[in-house]
Amino acid sequence: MNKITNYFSLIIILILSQASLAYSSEEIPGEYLVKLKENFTARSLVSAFSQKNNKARLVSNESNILLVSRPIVELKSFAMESLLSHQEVEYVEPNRVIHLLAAPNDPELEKLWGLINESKNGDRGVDILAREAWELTTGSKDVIVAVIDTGVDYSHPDLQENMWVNKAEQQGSPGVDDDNNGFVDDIYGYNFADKSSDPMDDQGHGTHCSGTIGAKGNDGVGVVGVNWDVSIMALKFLDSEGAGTLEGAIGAIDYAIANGARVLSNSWGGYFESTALEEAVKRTNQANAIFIAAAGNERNNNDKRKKLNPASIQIDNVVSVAAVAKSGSMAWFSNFGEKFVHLGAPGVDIYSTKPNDSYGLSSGTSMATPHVSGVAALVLSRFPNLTNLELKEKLLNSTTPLTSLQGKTTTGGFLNAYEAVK
Ligand SMILES: [Ca+2]
Ligand SMILES: [Ca+2]
Ligand SMILES: [Ca+2]
Repeated sequence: MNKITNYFSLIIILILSQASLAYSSEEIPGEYLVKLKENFTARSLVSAFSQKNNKARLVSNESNILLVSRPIVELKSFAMESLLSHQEVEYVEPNRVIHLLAAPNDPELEKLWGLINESKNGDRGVDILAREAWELTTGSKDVIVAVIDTGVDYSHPDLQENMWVNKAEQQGSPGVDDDNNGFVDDIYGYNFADKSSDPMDDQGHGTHCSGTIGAKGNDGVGVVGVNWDVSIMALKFLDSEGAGTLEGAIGAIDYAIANGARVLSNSWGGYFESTALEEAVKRTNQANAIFIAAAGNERNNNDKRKKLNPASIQIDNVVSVAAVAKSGSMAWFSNFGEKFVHLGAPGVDIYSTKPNDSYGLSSGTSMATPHVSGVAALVLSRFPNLTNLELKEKLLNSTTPLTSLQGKTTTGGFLNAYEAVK
């Protein structure tokens, strides 16, 4: 009997914890759990409840519950009242699908405060509510995120499964542009820094950003990204010193949209004006992609003195990201701007993948940006038909208000994955 009691209290805890987070597990149409009163046995009533279009089966002897299937066209309220009208019945409830609580088994999860910021005693600090978001979606390989950066270590054990792969080239002939997209042997993306097919990261920055977007989740290895599953397109235009050209940047941007990326993650920039860059960003808007960009790390007010591009480019699909520390304060180095910077995201002491099968901490609006890119991809995994501007609206309207970001960003808020994907 004790076992039975425990079993039921477990179910109640699951349902309550889901309800408190406003989740609803789905009811299964036409299926009802029918609990029999103590002086009746469910087993002996199977045939009595299997009349006409109804089918009944025993859930378990211990539960004294029948699972009764009725025509799915029937109104739920009618079916439940009709079942309750039997004198043997104690209560009736709809059968439902229950999902396991999504907690990945990646061993270094506790270092990822930006995703889950929880102390041992359960106190909750500022984080993007990744765990709650993962109840609804953990991402999809169908969503392509272009990481426009120093490249990506596509052989990293925590990244290789989540790399975008150009299958025509992977299975094609070396030296031949198998998919006829203008780039020879571009399997994982392209290297615009030295115009080669190999976007391997020789610096580390792009690999770190990629891990935040989509280190493989629940694989028992290392860390987890905002997305457990996603397709990361490696577009290298910054060299081993972290420097690149406008030409390379524009090449990478155009490659991204020509090859299906919906999210472009841009943890780079400079204080310059460029019509060519603006026009490239405009093309990403026309291509229904979202352009996420780092606000910069010079404590600059991007509204006033200098405009950091591409983050400050005034095109509708651009999202400019400030960095926030674990305490909830804006990072001391972060650029800001009530008109030109949209929201804050985790950007101090961010733990993620590094080249050569390693991991490490980095700080910067560069690290905040892939959190937003990651959430954009997570939203698209659930709502693939959103336009880029609807997606931007979801990202901005779902933020958590944060005092430190008031007057410093257009939203005054911090990235909220759960509210964004809900
Ligand atoms: Ca090609
Ligand atoms: Ca080829
Ligand atoms: Ca992992």
